[in-house]
Amino acid sequence: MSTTTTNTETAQLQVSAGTIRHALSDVVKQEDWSDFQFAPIRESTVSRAMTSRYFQDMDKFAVSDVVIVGAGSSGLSAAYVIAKNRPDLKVACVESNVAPGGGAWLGGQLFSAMIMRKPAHLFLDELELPYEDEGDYVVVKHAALFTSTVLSKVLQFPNFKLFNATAVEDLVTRPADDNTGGVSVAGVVTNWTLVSMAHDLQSCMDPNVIELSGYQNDGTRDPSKKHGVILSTTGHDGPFGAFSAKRIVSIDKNKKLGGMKGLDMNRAEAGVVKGAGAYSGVANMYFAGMEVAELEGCNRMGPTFGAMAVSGIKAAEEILRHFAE
Ligand code: AHZ
Repeated sequence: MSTTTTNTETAQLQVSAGTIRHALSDVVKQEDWSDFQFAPIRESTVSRAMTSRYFQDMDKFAVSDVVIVGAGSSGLSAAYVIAKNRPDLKVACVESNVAPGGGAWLGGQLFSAMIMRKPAHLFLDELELPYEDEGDYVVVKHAALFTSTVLSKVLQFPNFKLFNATAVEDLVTRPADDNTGGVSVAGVVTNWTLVSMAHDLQSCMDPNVIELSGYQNDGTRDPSKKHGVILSTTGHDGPFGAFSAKRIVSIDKNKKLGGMKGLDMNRAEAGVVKGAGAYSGVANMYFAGMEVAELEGCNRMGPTFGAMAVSGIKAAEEILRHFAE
């Protein structure tokens, strides 16, 4: 049997002929599990521990500075940059799926490796994520390693909250500040995804709202505060995808949906990054990721994820600039 030595006292499995050390070694004496007990708990305590925190979060994020719609690779990359750089901003991320991550749990089709074209690898360096360097591109050994790493980082930021299993059903809109007849987004309309999917089956299941920051109690603009923003990263068209892009064309009468074009990796990745950021037709609205392809009519890139990270970073940079001005 091979012997593994480690500096850390606990949490590392240490296999040798005599001793096996792991996190519970000091609790389970002499490998005897027969009397193993968990600390006591009441069922109601578990309910309260979950629901009180969830409702505290709903209360805290009922007014948010940044609402990110969709927790795929582009949305999570943007969330990381915003939440890290501005701990004072409240960043809410609304994800319709139970599992955050969007399409980034696999590289492409059902294959695990994730390809990122340079210079997107610099984001991986920041995340301290290992990859194989193939010259013009790098390979993360499993897309799930990228997704779980970004997730584990953003979820630890105190100013970031993920509301998963929750769909954005509509946008809250108000007249734009400049009094030129334009429109600004002022929040998102949310519902449990299962409810959103069952509107045809039940008579009344009204939604809830997350409002953007920058308003007074009477609903008028608070000029002393920056207006909050929505960053939509809902991916290409699908059951929920391209949500805001489709909604925005009925809000901005001058806009026609571009519609995602066929696959062309070189054009697609550059196109998505170019189109990412503030949407000029509706104030305080930003896009990143494949939703840009639907909005602006870019090609799709298939299984190369550099533009997801980089478009998220670009949108995040614009949002940070908005709050810094
Ligand atoms: O569940 C969706 C997914 O996790 C979520 N979402 C969509 N509509 C929503 C709504 N409310 C809340 N109305 C919603 N959440 O948005 C997430 C989008 O993630 P994604 O991975 O689909 O998009 P992305 O742009 O971050 O990454 C796209 C990855 C692709 S697709 C593609 C191709 O088809 O060529 N190539 C790449 C790299």
